[in-house]
Order: sequence, then C-alpha cells, then structure tokens
Amino acid sequence: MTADQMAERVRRLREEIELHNYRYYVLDEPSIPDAEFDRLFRELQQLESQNPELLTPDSPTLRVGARPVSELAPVTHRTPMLSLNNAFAAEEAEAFDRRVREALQLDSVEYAVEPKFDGLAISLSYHNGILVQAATRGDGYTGEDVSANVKTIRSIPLRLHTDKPPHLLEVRGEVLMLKADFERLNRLQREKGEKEFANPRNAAAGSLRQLDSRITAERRLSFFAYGVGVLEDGELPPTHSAVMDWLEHLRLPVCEQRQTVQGAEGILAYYRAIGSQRDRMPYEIDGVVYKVNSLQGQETLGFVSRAPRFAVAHKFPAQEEMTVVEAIDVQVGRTGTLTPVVRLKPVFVGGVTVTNATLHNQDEVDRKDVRVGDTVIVRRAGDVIPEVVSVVPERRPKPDPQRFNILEQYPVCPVCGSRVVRLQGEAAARCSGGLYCPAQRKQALLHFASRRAMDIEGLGEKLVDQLVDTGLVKTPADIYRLGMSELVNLDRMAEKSAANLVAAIERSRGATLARFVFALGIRNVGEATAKDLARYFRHLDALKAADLAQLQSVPEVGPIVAESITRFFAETHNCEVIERLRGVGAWKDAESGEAFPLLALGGKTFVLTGALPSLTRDEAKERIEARGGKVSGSVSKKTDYVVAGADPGSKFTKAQELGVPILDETGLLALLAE
Ligand code: 9MJ
Repeated sequence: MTADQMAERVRRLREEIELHNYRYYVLDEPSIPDAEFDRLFRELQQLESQNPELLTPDSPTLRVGARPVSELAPVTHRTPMLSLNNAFAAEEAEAFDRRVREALQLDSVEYAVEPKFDGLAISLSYHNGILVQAATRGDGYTGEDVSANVKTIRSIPLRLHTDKPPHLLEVRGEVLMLKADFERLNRLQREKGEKEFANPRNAAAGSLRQLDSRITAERRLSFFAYGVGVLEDGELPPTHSAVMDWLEHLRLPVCEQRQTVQGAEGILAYYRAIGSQRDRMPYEIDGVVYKVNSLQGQETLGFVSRAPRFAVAHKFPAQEEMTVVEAIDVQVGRTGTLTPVVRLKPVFVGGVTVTNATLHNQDEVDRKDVRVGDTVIVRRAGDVIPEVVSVVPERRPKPDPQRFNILEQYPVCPVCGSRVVRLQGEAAARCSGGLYCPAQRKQALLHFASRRAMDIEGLGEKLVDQLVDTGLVKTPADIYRLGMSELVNLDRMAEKSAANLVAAIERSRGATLARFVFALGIRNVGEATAKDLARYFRHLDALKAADLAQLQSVPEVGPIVAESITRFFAETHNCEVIERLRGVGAWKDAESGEAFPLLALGGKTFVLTGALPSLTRDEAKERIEARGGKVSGSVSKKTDYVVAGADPGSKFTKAQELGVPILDETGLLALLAE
C-alpha cells in the first residue's frame, strides 16, 4: 500500500466503524456481527500503531481509553451551564405556564417536553465537526475536563455527521447509566469484592470522573443531548424541538420520548404519561422538563438569578429518602426462610409512607452493614418492596451499635421456637421447624396433600388457608381428624364437596413409604430421592435412625441431602407429627421386618421398550421398583436389563449394540419371582 492508499484505508475504516457504533449504540439496529466489527477495529488499531502520523482526535480507537491522568483539568464554560427551577405539584406547573403566558402575552404556549434524566450534565465541544472537549457541569461556571472519558461513550459521535460543520457547536446533555448496565456493574463489583454503587447516578458519576479512562471504557455509559450551549458560525432553527431534530441529524443521541404539547393541559398530560412509564424505562428519570418551544420566546423570558425563566423541571415523587432504623426483626416465610426486616422511622418515599424495608439475607446485611440506630437511604421504586440502599456512615450513632447477625439474634425461630440453621452454601437462614412451624404450615400442608405426595384431591390453597386460619388444622396429622361437621361450616363448602374431601382423605391412608417420605417436605428430598430412600430403608424407623454415613450409602444421596434428613428427624416436633400420622395409618412400611434387606433387584437398572403382553408399562415399573430395581428412560453401558415387548424402538437396537441383556415379559417375571 502506498502512503495515500493507507491514509484512505484508515479514513474508510473510521467511517465504517463509527457508522456501526451509531447503528449499535444509538439506533439499536446493528447490521454486522460483533466479530466483524472487532476485525475492522483491530485493523484500524494496527494501521494507526504502525503509522502514528495517521492518528486523529476523532479516531474510534480512542474509545478504549487512554493513559491515566493525575487530575482532571478545570474547564471554564463559555456560557454558564445553569440548572432548572423545580416544580413539585401540578399547581406549580400551572403557575409556571401562567407566568410564561403573561410574559409572552399569549393565550396558549407551545412547549417542548422531555424526560428529566437522572444523570450528570456535560457539555460537548465540536470544533469544525470534531469532538475536541467534554466537560462536566461542575458549579455551572467551571467544570472538569473529562474528554478522554467521554470519548469512550460509544453513542457520542467523535465527528458530527455533516458536510458543513459549524466552527463551534457546544452540545449539552446528560450522561447516565442504564439500569441494566448498573446491575451488571454492581454484580461485577460484588464478584471482585469491591464496593457497590448506591444507584445508577452515582455509578455514572464515579465512572465519568475517573482519572483512568480505560476504566470508564469498561463501564457502559449512555448519553442524551437536550440542548445547545453555544453555536458559532451557524444559525439555530427557530424552536427547541427543531434544534433537537437537528442534533439527531448530526447523529447525537436524543430521547425518543420528546414531544411538543400545548398549554398547561398538555404539560400535565405529558407528566402523567411519562410518570406511568417511569419504572419500565431503561434508565432512571426524576421528572419531566418543560421548555418554551420558541427560541425567541425563550430569549424574551430570559433568566432569573441562576435559572432560565423559560423552562422548569416538574419532579416525580422522590424514590430515595433518608430515615432512621428503629429495629431489625425477622420474618419467617412460607418455606422457612428468615428474612431480616428493617423497621424504619416512617418516611414518605416513592409516593407512600414506608415503615419497613427488607434485606434479603445475611450476606446483604453484612454487605450493607445496617445496624439499629443507623441513618439509611431507603428506596421505593414503583410497586416493589422498599429496600435499604445504603447506610449514611457519618450519621452512625456513637458508640457503634452492634452488628446484626440473624443466627446470633435468632438462634430459634421467632414463630415456632425451632432451631434456626444456615446450611453450607446457602445464603438464607432457615427455621428447621418444617411441618410444625405455623409460618410454614400452609405450604407444608399443600405439599403434603399434593398429587405426587399423599394425593388428597380437593385440599387446595383456599381450603388450606381456611383450615389453618380457623385453627382446625395445625399439622398434616390434623387432616385425618376432619369430619363432615367441621368441614360443612367452612366458607364455600357444600355438603357434597365436604363428603368428597372426607372420602379423598380416607383414600390417602396407607400410602407407600416413598409417597409419605416425599409428603413430609424434607428439604432437598424430592420425589426421586424419596423413592430411593424408601427402597433402601423400607421402614420409616430405619430411615429415622440412619446416621449421615448410612444415609450417604444410598445411591445418589450426598452430604447435603443427608444433612437435611438428619436435621428434619432431630426436631422432636416433626417426630411427634409423624407418630400421630402413624396412628392414623397414613403410610405402610414394607412387610419384611429386616432393617436393610438387600432386595433381589437392588441397584439394578432396567429400561422398558415396546408393549408387553400383559403388564402395562406402569405396572412393570412398579414391580421392578418394589424389588429394589430402578427404571430409566435410556440405554447406556450402565443399563443391566432391557425389557422388550412388541415393536420395540431404538432402545432395543442400542441394547444389542452395547451387549445389554434383553428380557421379554416372561424373563422379567421370572427375575421378579427369584
Ligand atoms: C435533564 N436533566 O434531563 C435540561 N435536562 O435544560 C433536560 N436538563 C436542561 N433539560 C436546560 N432534559 C438546562 C438543563
């Protein structure tokens, strides 16, 4: 390549890369795969590093960040970056419109309206179309030079998209972080053991004011333009909305929700419309902004002290406020999880008075280090449960209050008095009360009665709620005491449905040990494990007496399951309930009295294929399982027998290939009879 060809290639690469940046980050419509983009980018990087004379200030290679600086240099704004006056109520917005109408002597005024982004204001200076400087707002008169950092924001053009750029254009707008990028950043911070950011705004500020722009480059910031500070050697269109359209043509990111509306009615309708979308928007906003659309009108209105008279920010109710932690309690959930609940001095936030906030678990308590007496920032966004965002460390009372630790403060469940445990590898502390704990009772009862457990048809959620709330049923054993006289007095319980339920309860007696063990709702013991346990131990008493080692000798039972089981039986409450269930004949142990008899088919794996002459597939499965065997769905080297009937499928061929013994029904029955 000649020098000219090289320069031309570099120019084309830049143009193409920036077009793809624009399509990806502004339009959200990428047209090439990431890998292709990376190739273009690397080619440009290579050409520039081999030919440093070709490097220009608008090169997209600058977007990966530059060497760190020791401080951010001050920048004096050519015209001050003023802030907006606020309106907090509809009346204040109406009063703003009235003042504008009077000053402009108009009956009705057109406004350009847009969301109020909750980020940081910056100015972008384009000299002859090239981004030469970016500065923070600072105190409005002097800000900080964050050019290297801003160049890493992919949606901000490094060169304006026009053949006739003005000599100078200073664009103003807001840098922010999308909610999704904020969540991602905090997840990464957590994984690295570094401090999390309290909200997207802080994260954006922290990222933008970095001395090392390579860090900013990793942070995924966004930008929306909302106005022009200075234009030299060019003419602005006559309205704010047209200015925004022009910026959009220059390929600056502008907000799609901007509109023009008429009068007080128009601005208030916009306030309500955006307010209803607030929680679904991809970034945080704290209100909407109304600007007199006519630039001439803006000039007539001018400024009062430090804010324009032609614009106002109509704020939404704050979603974050400060208050004091009065106590920390715990709540026991339906599955026994103990969740810390922070009791707060009442505070008005997100449109309601908040008195409680949750912290998910001990890890979160530790991370946020919330203590009684602390001043905290509370956040309530939309309808979600209020959360404690962070502690205000300067306001912690002296001497330091005690750290909150669930297991220390609540060694036993505040609802039922059973021990509280935190299993290895689990974030949650749990009440071990299981069936006995009223907080867990409804859930436990529903599980007990479910189809794959004791299969009590008709015992659903509404009925369980009533039975527990009226005190008729406390444990699953109480179900077997229910008769017509109790049931017919319940809501929506006619004689017929009461009779059906009584019959269903009767039918559930004498369940298999496997069903019964599953019905107990022992943590980590699902249907398959319950079957394995029943097959191995055969008697509930043998299971109950097993230690960790014995439990783990059951195929597929590991240390976590074994520990859940021993913990369950260590609770006397659970054993009492089981004894009562034994009394009503809820389940049947296996008939032979041996403790751990090895069954004929113990540990053997069967695969069924094709139709057997007399047994249904379920019957064959049940018989194999009753003799200690297992039925699996696919053939492998580990399969002991394939049982084949008429028209067997590919499993048959597979068995032949692998040399797995193949039985017909007669062969199976013979094996079962051994
Ligand atoms: C924000 N923060 O979203 C202005 N702003 O206009 C919008 N801020 C503003 N406009 C003039 N949308 C000064 C500040």
